[in-house]
Amino acid sequence: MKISPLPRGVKKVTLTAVDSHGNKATRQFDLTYDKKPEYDSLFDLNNDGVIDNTDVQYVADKVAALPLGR
Ligand SMILES: [Ca+2]
Repeated sequence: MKISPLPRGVKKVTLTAVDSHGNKATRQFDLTYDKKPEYDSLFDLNNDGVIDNTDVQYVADKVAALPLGR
């Protein structure tokens, strides 16, 4: 996700996961965009030294596993 065209500041991020049956789970969180992102091991969920789609997919899978309506 490229956010560099956006003005800096707090952004609301919405993540929606959809399973093969069409069930959806959505979560929102705030993201502060204030400078070029730096590597943060907190978000490197598979500890490979890169924050990429694999880490995002891990979070999406966790969100999709949550009961709907929470
Ligand atoms: Ca990673």
